[in-house]
Amino acid sequence: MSKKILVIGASGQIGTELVEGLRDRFGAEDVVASDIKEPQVRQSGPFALVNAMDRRGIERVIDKHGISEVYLLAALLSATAEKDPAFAWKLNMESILIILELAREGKLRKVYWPSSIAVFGPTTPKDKTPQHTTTEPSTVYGISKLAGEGWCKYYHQRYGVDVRSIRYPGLIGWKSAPGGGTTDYAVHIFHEAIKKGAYTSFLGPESTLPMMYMPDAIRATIDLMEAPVEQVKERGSYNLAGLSFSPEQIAAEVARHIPGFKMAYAPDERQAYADSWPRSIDDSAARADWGWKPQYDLTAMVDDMMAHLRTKLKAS
Ligand code: AKB
Repeated sequence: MSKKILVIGASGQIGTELVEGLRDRFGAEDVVASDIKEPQVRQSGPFALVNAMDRRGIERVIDKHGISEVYLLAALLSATAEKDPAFAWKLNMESILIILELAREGKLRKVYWPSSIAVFGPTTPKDKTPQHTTTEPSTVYGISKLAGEGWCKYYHQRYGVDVRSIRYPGLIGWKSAPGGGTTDYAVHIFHEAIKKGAYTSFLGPESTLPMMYMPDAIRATIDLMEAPVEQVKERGSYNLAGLSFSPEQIAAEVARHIPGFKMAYAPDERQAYADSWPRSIDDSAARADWGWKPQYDLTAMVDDMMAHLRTKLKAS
C-alpha cells in the first residue's frame, strides 16, 4: 500500500531533519512538510501552510495530498511552555487530539507523536529510569506530554488507532536550531565555541541529562514507524536512550577541538526543570520490541557535530 506522509511542525529542530530523513527513504514527493510559517530555506518537496490547531486546515491538506501518515511535531518545549502555560497546554493537547480523532475516523493509517523525558519528575528514579515508573512531572510541558501519552494509549486501546511514540531525551544536531528547551545548551555550546571560543551554560556543571545525537533520533523515529505492528507493544511512549552527560563533560570534549575553550556557568530557571528529570534512561523495551540501538557515544557525537558545524558556519 502506498504511503503519503504529512509532517506537522516541519520547520522545527526535529522536523527539519525528519523531513529530510523521510524524503531520503520514501521519496521527496511523498512527504509533505507543513508549518505555520513559510520556510526560510528552499524546500526539496511539497510544503503546506497549516496550523496544528486548525482541524479543517489539516483535513484539507490530508485530502489534497492523499495523506496516510502524520508525524505531529508542533509543540511548545519546556522553557517556552513555562512562559505561557495556558497556551502550551492548548497547543500541545489540541493538536494531538485533532490527529487522534482524524485517525479514529479512518482518515489516517498511522500517527507519530513525540513524548519526552519531561514526563518524569522529582519522584522518578534518576538513574536508568525504567519504562514504567513514577511519572509526576513538575513542568507544564511534562504534564502535557504525560497527558498526550495517556490519550495515545486510550485511542489505541479503545479505537485501534495505530499511534507510535518515543520519549525523546535532549536532542543535538547541527542542521537546525533548537527552540525553547532545557537541553538546548548542548547545541548552543558548539555554536559559541566555534564563534567565540567560550560559552556560558544556563545549567550548572554537574547537571547530567539523557541526550541523543539527531541522526540516532531520526533513525529511531522512522524505524519505530516502520516496525511491524505486532512489535509495537508500548502505546503510551517508548523510553529511548542515547548518551548521558553533564555540561562539564561536554565542555571537556569540545575543548579537544577548540584549544583554550572557556566554559562558565550561570544557572537560571531551567536548572530546576533539569533537576527534575532523570540522569539516564533504561530503554530495554525499545531494544527488545523493535531492535533499537544507538550508534553515537559522546566522543563520536562531538567529533561529528564539530566537523559539520564548522563547515556550515564557514559557508554562512
Ligand atoms: C526540552 O528540553 O524541553 C526538550 C525535551 C527534553 O523534551 N529538549
